[in-house]
Amino acid sequence: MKKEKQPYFLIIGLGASGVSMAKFLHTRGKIVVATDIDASKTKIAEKLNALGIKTEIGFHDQKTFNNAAVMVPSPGIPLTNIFIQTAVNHGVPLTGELDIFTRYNDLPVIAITGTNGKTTTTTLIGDMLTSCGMIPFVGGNIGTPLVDRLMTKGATNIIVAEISSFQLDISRDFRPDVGVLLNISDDHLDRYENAIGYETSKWSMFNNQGHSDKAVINRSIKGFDALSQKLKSKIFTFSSQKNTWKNTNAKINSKNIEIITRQVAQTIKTDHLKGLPGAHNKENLAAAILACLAIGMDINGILKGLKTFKNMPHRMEYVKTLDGISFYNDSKATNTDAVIRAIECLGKNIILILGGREKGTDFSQIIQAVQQGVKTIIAIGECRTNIQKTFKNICPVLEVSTMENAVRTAFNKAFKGDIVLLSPACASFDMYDNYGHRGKDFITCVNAIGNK
Ligand code: UMA
Repeated sequence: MKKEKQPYFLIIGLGASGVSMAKFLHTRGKIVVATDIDASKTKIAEKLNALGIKTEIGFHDQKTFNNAAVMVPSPGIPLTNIFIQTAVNHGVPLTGELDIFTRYNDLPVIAITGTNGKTTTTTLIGDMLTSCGMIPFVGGNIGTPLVDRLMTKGATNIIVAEISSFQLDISRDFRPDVGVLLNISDDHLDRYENAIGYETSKWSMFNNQGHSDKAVINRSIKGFDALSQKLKSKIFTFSSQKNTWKNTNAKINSKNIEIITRQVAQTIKTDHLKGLPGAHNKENLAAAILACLAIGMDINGILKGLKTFKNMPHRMEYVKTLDGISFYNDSKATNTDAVIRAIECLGKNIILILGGREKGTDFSQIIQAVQQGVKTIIAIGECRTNIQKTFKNICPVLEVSTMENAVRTAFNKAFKGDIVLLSPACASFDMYDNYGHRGKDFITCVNAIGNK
């Protein structure tokens, strides 16, 4: 490619995030060049070309990186990528979706991060705000890039943004009016040097908050006392661990959530909430309520939103019961903590379909939960041999190569009253486009098997 005469934004990656960013910057009159290493992105590239955006598809050219005014990598691309690093050493700055969004956004933002429960909590907050009469835009890591809202203004009056650590890593200016930190457990350890690097990324969501901003944080997160002291924002806490209940704004037990803030003192019954199974979902609910209170909503409106909420697909999603054997799709469980939660929630007699692409995953973290509730493991995906090694002395482990075989094998092994659970603890990219694709395949395979 010839050296660009004018400075250009280089969009790296043309997935959901990159395509939206390319279009958005183009609508703002910026010169945009986009590149994706995947040769199958030509159709998407042609659409961008029609708008006047130049593309380089199927390869990355270091010259294009080095000559950019700014690089905008997609969140899934590690910043250690050799093309990016070389250009950074050449003096080319990096920016990301959060900072570009912050520059143009004029609406209040509730941002949700954490290892697990982000999508459920983000959706809950969206529903609760709607029932309070607000018109939220719900986006971010949940699937709809935040810059989409800047291209379709409409009547929206508040932003609810699911935020990943990858998005935070490249952000300098993001400052949510309300930031929610749900929990932190090991994840993405293929991308971070260690667990501390990942934790630091999550807590960085509060770095730019001032005294007028609010932070809603799970009090049982390791290091809460020391780390929360560094925040300038007003902190609201929730916890389901009794030893951290002192001065906590939402105390969660098996039957209810007790909310105590300056404005509200109310006990909310939760044992009837079928759409939010498990203790972790009560934490998501408590966080959502506190976030809506923090932004000034009324508790009665907030609770109305809860009535319309349905459990999200691919998260402990009940599929069907065949011959007394229940099937659950928990494809979104892409780390060990999520699998532990799923096993705790379903109890015993579980046949667990585990595996996919590892992310520095330490499977031994789930041994205890497996000992308590799992009869057999069906190991799939790239890391099935590693799973076999980890669990061979704990329970029977059967290696299979396809989802169809996994479901059939699980069904053949199961007896009346057993549960077949897809909760992989891994990314899906070895076999699928994403976790949704994997979950849908699981459901198709379940629906394809007849009765025994
Ligand atoms: N690519 C290159 N060069 C490379 C590597 C990749 O060009 O060296 C290209 C790939 O060919 C592909 C594109 O980059 O076309 C993929 O970019 P991406 O992985 O960032 O995917 P997007 O489709 O843009 O999706 C991203 C988020 N993905 C990740 O963070 C991994 C989506 O979160 C998010 O919904 C979307 O932006 C919209 O904001 C998904 C996710 O898995 C759900 N998130 C992680 C999680 O929740 O754990 C963080």
